[in-house]
Amino acid sequence: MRTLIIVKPWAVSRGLVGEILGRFERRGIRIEGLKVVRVDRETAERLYSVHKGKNFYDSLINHIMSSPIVACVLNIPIEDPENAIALVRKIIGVTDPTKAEMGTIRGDYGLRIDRNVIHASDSPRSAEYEIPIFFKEDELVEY
Ligand code: FUP
Repeated sequence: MRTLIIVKPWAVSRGLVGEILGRFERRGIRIEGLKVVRVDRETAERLYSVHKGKNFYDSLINHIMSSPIVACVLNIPIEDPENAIALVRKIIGVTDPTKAEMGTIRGDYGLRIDRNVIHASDSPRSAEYEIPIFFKEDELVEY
């Protein structure tokens, strides 16, 4: 089961890419696609289309465009897609870093909800929608 994660600007600029991706690798989750991206407005709006109209939408769009991100496709070797997504969400922690448990990525490296350090698809359907925003099929390697 493939899903998308994004190491967001505040984490990339602090040099936390290896640390964050390492947590998934050490858990036995494979990286099948990886790239550094300077996100343009069109891409940001596609990624965050579900949040259009919310009061934090503009700051979300501006933040993801503010400096490079790292987009990553993970393959989680678990049969049930819902379980696979739930595991990734558990590793990253809840949205608000002040509420995220220590030991989760957001709990250990985050500080402000509007400068979230990581994004991860929140359902199998959103993974299917989000992966092609950043990767063509031939840029992903199954192994
Ligand atoms: P998550 O799926 O955990 O990333 O959470 P959401 O989809 O609810 O939030 C998407 C992004 O919006 C996160 F990066 C955090 C940001 N956000 C805010 O800035 N303020 C809010 O009140 C809620 C979310």
